[in-house]
Amino acid sequence: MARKRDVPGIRPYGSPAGGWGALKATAAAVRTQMEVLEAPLTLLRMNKPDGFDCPGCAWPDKEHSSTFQFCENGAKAVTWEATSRRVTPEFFAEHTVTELLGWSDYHLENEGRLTHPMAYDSQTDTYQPIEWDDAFARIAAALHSLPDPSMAEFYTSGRASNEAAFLFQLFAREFGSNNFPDCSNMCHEATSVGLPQSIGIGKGTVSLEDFDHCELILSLGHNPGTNHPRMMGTLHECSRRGVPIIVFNPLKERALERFADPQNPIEMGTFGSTRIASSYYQVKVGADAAALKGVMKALVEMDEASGNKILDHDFITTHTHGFAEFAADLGATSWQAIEAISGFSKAQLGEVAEAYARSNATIVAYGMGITQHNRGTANVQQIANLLLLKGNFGKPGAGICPLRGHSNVQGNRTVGITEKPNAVLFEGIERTFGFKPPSHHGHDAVATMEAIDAGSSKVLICLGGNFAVAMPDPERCQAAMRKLDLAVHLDTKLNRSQLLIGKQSIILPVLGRTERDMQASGPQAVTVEDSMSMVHASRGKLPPASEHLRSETAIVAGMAMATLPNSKVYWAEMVADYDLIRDAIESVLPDFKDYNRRIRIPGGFRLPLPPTERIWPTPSGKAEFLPFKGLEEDAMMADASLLKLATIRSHDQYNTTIYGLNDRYRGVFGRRDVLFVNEADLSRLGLEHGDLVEIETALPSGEPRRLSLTAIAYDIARGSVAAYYPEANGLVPLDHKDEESGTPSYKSVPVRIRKAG
Ligand SMILES: Nc1nc2c(c(=O)[nH]1)N[C@H]1C(S)=C(S)[C@@H](COP(=O)(O)OP(=O)(O)OC[C@H]3O[C@@H](n4cnc5c(=O)[nH]c(N)nc54)[C@H](O)[C@@H]3O)O[C@H]1N2
Ligand SMILES: Nc1nc2c(c(=O)[nH]1)N[C@H]1C(S)=C(S)[C@@H](COP(=O)(O)OP(=O)(O)OC[C@H]3O[C@@H](n4cnc5c(=O)[nH]c(N)nc54)[C@H](O)[C@@H]3O)O[C@H]1N2
Ligand SMILES: [Mo]
Repeated sequence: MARKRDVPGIRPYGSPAGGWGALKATAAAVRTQMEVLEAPLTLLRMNKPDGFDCPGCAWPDKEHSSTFQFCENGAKAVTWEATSRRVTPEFFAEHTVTELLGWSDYHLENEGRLTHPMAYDSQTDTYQPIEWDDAFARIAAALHSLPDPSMAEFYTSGRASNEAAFLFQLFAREFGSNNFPDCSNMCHEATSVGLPQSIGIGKGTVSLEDFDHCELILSLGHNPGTNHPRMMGTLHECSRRGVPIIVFNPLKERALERFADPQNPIEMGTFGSTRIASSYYQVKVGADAAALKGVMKALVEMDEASGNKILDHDFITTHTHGFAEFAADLGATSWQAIEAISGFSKAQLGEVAEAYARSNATIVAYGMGITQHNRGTANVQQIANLLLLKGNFGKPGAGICPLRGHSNVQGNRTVGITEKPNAVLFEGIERTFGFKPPSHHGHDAVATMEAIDAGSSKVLICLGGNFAVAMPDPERCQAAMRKLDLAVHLDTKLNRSQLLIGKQSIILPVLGRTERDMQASGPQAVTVEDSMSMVHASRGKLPPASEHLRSETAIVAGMAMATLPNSKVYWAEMVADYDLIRDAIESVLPDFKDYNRRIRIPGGFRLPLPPTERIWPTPSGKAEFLPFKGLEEDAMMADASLLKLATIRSHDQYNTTIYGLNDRYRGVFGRRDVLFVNEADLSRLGLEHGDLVEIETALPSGEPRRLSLTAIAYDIARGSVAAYYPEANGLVPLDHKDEESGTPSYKSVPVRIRKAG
């Protein structure tokens, strides 16, 4: 059998997720990054009413005041930021940029926190210290030299606070650009574009309390044990309450099978665990829409057979539009085709439909397994359709739960990071600040990179992130970065994007979430919005990593004041007292009514979500059933010889930040150069567990792309393969995306594999 061979670093992990393994890993993270004395204090302040918001994920906390919630990957995110290591001017003097480019992403970031503003010097090929004011003056000069303000791009990675993000978009708009590429464009854009068409708003509708009342959870295409670890506490509780949890995921993910809560003394004491998934459907990569259509077809058939007792017909009649066409499309789709494309039998999909029919309150949670596809937007809309069929909006225990990525990516969007400003934002800015922002649509992430590559955008300012590494097609994106007149990086850590130098490049080191933010009026709190639209304050307590750091808010204002001498915005006052920024946000966006008062209430406040009151801000005023035409996300997959590749995160990584080389739950240790393949696919292709294979893309256009990895047998759906991001990003072309939302199809790459060499 293929498995017999010993492959270095590959050994199955027998334990549940969480449990003692997680405690050990947390201790190790603290030991390697932080001075031990400080660590427990820092961790204890995380997600407390007067503490800082965990930079790890966007999952909410009960009242934001629960006792300390243990979380391994939250601890990694915090210790990674609060590390005692430093990247100083001396470090930069010792290492040329050319040399640093040869380092791995892991080694670059592991050097520690940036301490000084630095500017690239081409004579020495090194970054050299620069005074803050000189940096701002250079940025202003480069922006002024552009013939058109639309040649400047303003990237946001979703860790920035509401205050920083609001000032950033204000600066860009007063300057005259609407180009707001952001990490959300690579992430939940399919949600932001798809859900407004369905239910009138591009956000989730559930609250944490809904999980106390739900009767069924569907978990589609996300890996919470790694990426939303605090959600595991909730799933654990639900499972113990007897709530069925149905999972659709091509890979067996340990945390979705069983989990031991490190806060549960009995489970810990007895080495016990709790099952999470009540049934686990290993859907093929890219086949969710077909499977969901099958479930909905079964449901409609059951409803007809029962004399209309299954669906919520009152809800459908009163609150929705388009049901007849939607049901007709399901009727016209044959079971034969659904079975062939989804890979599940009618009976299997019927079981899901039956569980759903029995439940009076259902939550569907989903992540990148749904959005990062050629038809990601339409995928998201199938989830909304499923929920609409039984009126699962606007009642306790029910709703849609997109698991957002970065801890404040949703908040960034809410306060104006969008290349397509709506009337509220546009008019609010004019009313509040007395200037007319540009109204034309700007660039999203892919359009930005295309414009930089084409030479039509010349300045890129990044409020966090690692843009060039997070994007698809590193070869093209990294070459494009070298065409810039100026790149500015507001970051906490060293990363590859900073090393892709065009004419000028500047690194501006920022305060992190964990650190005290002292301004003229005293210590400041910032605010963030979690996945469930709760807005609350976050206050860092640690001393800054260096006395030269500035807050993101102060840096954005610094750039703005240097660039816009006749600005209508009172930048200096707002930086001195962030309450004034929040007053301005409230004035622009009425949803933030009483902002400063309400964030002082422990737990903060919830932004309005009309669908939770069965109000649908769509053009028809009703929720829309939106059929998915056909069953496949692309025509390519009719070719049975092809495999479909998904790029995924390991347990020891935060996006492009690689904390370590293990992926414990998947049984991978000390390496990341692997391709997860089903054992039957290995045998079919004459391959063995541990073979070095060449992966070649089979896309409809463009030259094939290739990458070599070690194939390992894994419990993954047949016909599907998976590899780690960002190593596999070279297999994804820049224009391979969901046309509706522009989201790159990071999880939809048709490939062939063969033995290398
Ligand atoms: N520790 C940690 N936390 C994080 C992050 C991190 O990198 N590390 N990243 C943050 C960010 S920005 C985001 S967006 C989230 C990401 O969180 P997730 O959405 O969980 O991210 P991924 O690891 O990309 O993929 C999720 C799952 O999708 C499955 N999948 C792949 N293709 C398909 C498919 O076609 N259908 C289905 N049903 N499933 C599929 C994979 O097997 C995997 O289990 O996490 C956030 N939190
Ligand atoms: N193939 C493939 N590619 C993907 C994905 C995938 O699943 N597959 N996922 C996509 C997704 S969902 C996302 S969201 C993007 C992520 O894209 P980004 O958000 O651009 O990437 P990150 O890796 O999160 O950014 C890490 C850098 O942010 C900086 N940083 C960390 N904390 C802070 C802070 O508090 N403030 C500031 N200013 N800087 C900080 C550090 O310097 C660090 O080097 O990647 C996308 N790319
Ligand atoms: Mo994300």
